[in-house]
Amino acid sequence: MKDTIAAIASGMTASGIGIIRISGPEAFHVLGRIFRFAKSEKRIEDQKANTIHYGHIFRENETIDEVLVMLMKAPHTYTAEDTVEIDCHGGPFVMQKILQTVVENGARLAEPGEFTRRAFMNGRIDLSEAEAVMDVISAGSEDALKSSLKQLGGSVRREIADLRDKIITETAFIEAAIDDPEHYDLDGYGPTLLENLGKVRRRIDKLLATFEEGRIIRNGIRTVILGKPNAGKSSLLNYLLGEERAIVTDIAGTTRDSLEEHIRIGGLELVLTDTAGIRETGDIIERMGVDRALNLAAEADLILVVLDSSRAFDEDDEKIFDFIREKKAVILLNKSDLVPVISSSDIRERTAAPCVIISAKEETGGEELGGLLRSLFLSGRIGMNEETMITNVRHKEALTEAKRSLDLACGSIEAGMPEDFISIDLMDAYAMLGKITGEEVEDDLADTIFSKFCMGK
Ligand SMILES: Nc1nc2c(ncn2[C@@H]2O[C@H](COP(=O)(O)OP(=O)(O)OP(=O)(O)O)[C@@H](O)[C@H]2O)c(=O)[nH]1
Ligand SMILES: [Mg+2]
Repeated sequence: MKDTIAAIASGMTASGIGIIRISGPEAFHVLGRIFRFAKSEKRIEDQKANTIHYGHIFRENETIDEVLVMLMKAPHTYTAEDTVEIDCHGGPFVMQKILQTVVENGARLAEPGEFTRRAFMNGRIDLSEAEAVMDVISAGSEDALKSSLKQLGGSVRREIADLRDKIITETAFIEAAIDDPEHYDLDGYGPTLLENLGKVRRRIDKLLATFEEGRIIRNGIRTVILGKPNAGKSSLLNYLLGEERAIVTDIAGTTRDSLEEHIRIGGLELVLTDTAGIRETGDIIERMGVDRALNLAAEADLILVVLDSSRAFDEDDEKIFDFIREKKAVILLNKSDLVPVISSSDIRERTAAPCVIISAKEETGGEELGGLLRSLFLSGRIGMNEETMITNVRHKEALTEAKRSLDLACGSIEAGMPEDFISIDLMDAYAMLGKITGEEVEDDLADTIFSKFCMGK
């Protein structure tokens, strides 16, 4: 039989309310040993499911806290097991003390993600839905939240189940024909099989095509601010962040190390990095900063090039234009509050990247930048409509593998290979897709996935 687990579910920083969650067959009994009603001798174990009760938690005869307890009965709970939640005062010390008392009375400390793992093991959710739980918690933008809620609602599970169903139907037919050639005839079945598998492949392609956008929605756009010293890069970071985070001075070469912050703009999440100004320099520390900036920019999804529009171009600018030629970039003509020396048409002569006029100092142009980024990164078809989106690298890899096996199967059909070859590849594809939903998942993979969860989830 399963044991009963417990954890602080509300995080360990001081807050208004703390929640200790207990799940497992002993959940009610554990509570019964430590909870007393304020004004009656009733037993908490005898109360109805889905009720809330007021009382105190005791350890031996000492009162630990004044609490509300919530009783939820299997299988209609998060874990699909009997579950108790204790709402206590949200201090780290008092929460720890209640948890310790719970553990002394028959529960054991939960591993990170163990509640969700139980929901998965008990068949209440599949693996893609379990992963969506974490995505909902870490969602940093409206779109990220929407797409993870859709996945939590089973969008990926249903799509994958349907694809697997199609594959197994074909495999079963082939196997039947191999075993019982008198009743099942494979002659002339090749073209039909190819067509059916082609449909499955196209649906996998469609899912894979959503991944880039999905990843950006889920993890944020990795963005690097690039430009010459004093162009206003750090001022831009502060403006977009709404906080004086980076040091700004009129000394060229102020920023040396890179500095990363999460910001929200145009409904997107940007993981924004301010960097050292790009120039030839003899200063060894500044040189390291410049190298770091260029390395980060090479890896980024987006480069924001900041130019001081009140100063003429020079060689260092040309170098930056060269650098962004193959990259997704936006030019920001900064210091628009000063008399301009370069204009957006000067920019158009040098680069195909779109250009926005801003003033980091006067805090103008941010909205236009937001709109532009949205159109650059979201084609508008995602998340908001019925399309199922892939946001998880693990799912992407499994889909790619499944597709590879289907390609092999199709190749074998075209080459007129024996049927058992085909069915082996089809079974591989079937198994690969099963990894996404967790039907075909080894314990160590599940361990890795759930260990990334927070405590108490
Ligand atoms: N007038 C005006 N000044 C600005 C604007 N943006 C930045 N500045 C000024 O330009 C100077 C340099 O700004 P920073 O943000 O430190 O420039 P940076 O690109 O980070 O410079 P380094 O860190 O040295 O590479 C500071 O004096 C800022 O106040 C702007 O939009 N208008
Ligand atoms: Mg700076």
